[in-house]
Amino acid sequence: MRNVIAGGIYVLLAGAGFLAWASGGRAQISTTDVELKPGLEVCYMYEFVRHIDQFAEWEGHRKCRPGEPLPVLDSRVGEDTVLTSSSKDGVMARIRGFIRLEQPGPYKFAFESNDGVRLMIDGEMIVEDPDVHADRYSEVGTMEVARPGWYPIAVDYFERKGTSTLRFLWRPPGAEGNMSLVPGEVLAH
Ligand SMILES: [Ca+2]
Repeated sequence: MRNVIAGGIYVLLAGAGFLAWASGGRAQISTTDVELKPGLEVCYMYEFVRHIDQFAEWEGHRKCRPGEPLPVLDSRVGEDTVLTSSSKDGVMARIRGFIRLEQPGPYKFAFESNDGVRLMIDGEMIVEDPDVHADRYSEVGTMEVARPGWYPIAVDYFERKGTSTLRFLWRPPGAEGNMSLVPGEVLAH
């Protein structure tokens, strides 16, 4: 059903309707002739917040300015510019797109972050480390996938001051060993 074409990702799925409800209550993208582009979409708001919950406060009051899409989330830049924003501090990033979960079973997710981060997949909070902190690993969150496919993903992340880090890690079903970086080929928007 999926055709991967050099230079871009085309997802050609049979059937109509934007969201089809999968067994287990999970929604997956199931769209006719939709082209997904590599990486995740991102926009930025520039405020010095202390907690991920403050995204909800600012979203009605600040324009979220689009940045270059993020091929992967693998950033540890010290005191340099945050992701593809225009600032080193006081950055809130709204990261959106789809993630391909191609096997049934438990997917483990975690972040190494500085400062706060929250992961939603298919509208459910999977893991968060929501406040100001130095580089550290979050707890591990689990998503049980009943039906493989592309799922909507939302990552909210902020950097308050000093150094910043955002690395998105996973362990797919059946994988052994340490968690690894979520690869770019399963991220799209
Ligand atoms: Ca920081």
